[in-house]
Amino acid sequence: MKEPGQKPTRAIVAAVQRPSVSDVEFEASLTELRQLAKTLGFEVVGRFTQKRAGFDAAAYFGKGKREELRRMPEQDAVDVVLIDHEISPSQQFNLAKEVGCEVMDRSMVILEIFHRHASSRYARAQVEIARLGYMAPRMREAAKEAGPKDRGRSGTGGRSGGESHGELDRRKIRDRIAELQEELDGMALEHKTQRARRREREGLARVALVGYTNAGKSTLMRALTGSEALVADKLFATLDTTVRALHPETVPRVLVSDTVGFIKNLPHGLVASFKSTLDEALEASLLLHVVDASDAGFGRQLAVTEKVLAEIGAKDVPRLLVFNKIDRGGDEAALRAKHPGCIVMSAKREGDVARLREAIVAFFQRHLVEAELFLPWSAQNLRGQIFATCTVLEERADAEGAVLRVRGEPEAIGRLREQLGEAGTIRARS
Ligand SMILES: Nc1nc2c(ncn2[C@@H]2O[C@H](COP(=O)(O)OP(=O)(O)O)[C@@H](O)[C@H]2O)c(=O)[nH]1
Ligand SMILES: [Mg+2]
Repeated sequence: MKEPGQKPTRAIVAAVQRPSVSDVEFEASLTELRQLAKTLGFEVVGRFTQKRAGFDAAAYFGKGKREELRRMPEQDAVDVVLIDHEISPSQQFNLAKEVGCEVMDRSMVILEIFHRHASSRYARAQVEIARLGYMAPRMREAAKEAGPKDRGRSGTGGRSGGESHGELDRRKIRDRIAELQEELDGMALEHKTQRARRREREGLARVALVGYTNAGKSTLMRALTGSEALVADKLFATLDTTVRALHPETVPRVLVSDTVGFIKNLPHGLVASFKSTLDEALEASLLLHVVDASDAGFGRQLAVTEKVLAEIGAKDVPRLLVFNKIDRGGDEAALRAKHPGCIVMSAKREGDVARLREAIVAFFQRHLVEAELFLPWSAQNLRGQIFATCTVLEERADAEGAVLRVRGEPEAIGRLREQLGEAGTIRARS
């Protein structure tokens, strides 16, 4: 993987279309792979497809087609070929050798994304198990290729008792997986309490975007939180790229986080690690479930998302259903009738994004109360705190001080009242 600042990795997406797969399905899956590649920061510079009765046992594409593929890396300066299926270690190995550039299959691409998004210790362990499980048979393949010299390590010629290099590595992987699994079991409980504690510490105003890849989550994230540069100026520069504050800033401050997103063609072995990347969703006090209203299959996607959210224990987290991409199609009236309270919008329209922002702010301000605070001239040191924790709606000044009409969380106003208490009584006496 390349470091930031380097030229982006140039990739092509490639797939065999079997007769049982319709054109629509085939294209949807390739589009998703493109999207996943973009998530990894790759630049997709082409596509390569073949209609075939089945995958070639030796190297996925048919022989003639492989010849054709061989010319692409040189012509288009391709660094990596992304295969839209899970292929066997030997297929991957042979294809890479023949084509002369790196080959990544769908699982590998997805694992890499999960790896980057796993933020908690729990999620990282989960993803590492999946990665090791993926790598083990590939190492076996590499060891086989290395051939008999590999056995040299077993020492005195006799095979009994000795282990080849490959076997040793495999045993190490097995041990590591067992170790991680034990760690995970131990963490499951601790994990839950940690999360509750973190919520208390960091406040409740967190929104997480969930939904399928390509629904528009990252686009909405950018639209809601402002440009990267703007954010970097602020203290949020320390937050990781998937967590940003709502911009312009609000009271209370609302943090928005992006998730990996659901994947239509998720290889079975990756389900557990996928779920662990939804951690962000569990920490949120509001979920924005983003749905691509222009996608013919959105109904099923919506149901799957809800089911998985229930499975990971996020059933009771309040959510706002956001039907996006309405500019590309979809029946707005029908959506509203079927899903009361939903938002129907296009991330490409500023007005729509503003409405979504208002809905989020309204959610977090629903507990806010209005109050009048008297701030004597002698207690101006508290002014900063008032402005930081409340929205000041109105300010009137008189001879003794300022009267501020504010809106804020009841606890914040209570704290201010306590601190102002002494000063406030001065006025009451006079
Ligand atoms: N026409 C249209 N395109 C959109 C809209 N929202 C996002 N897109 C496009 O859809 C693609 C996927 O968006 P992205 O935010 O990366 O989706 P994510 O996978 O959910 O993060 C991008 O090409 C966006 O420009 C929308 O409301 N209308
Ligand atoms: Mg995204």
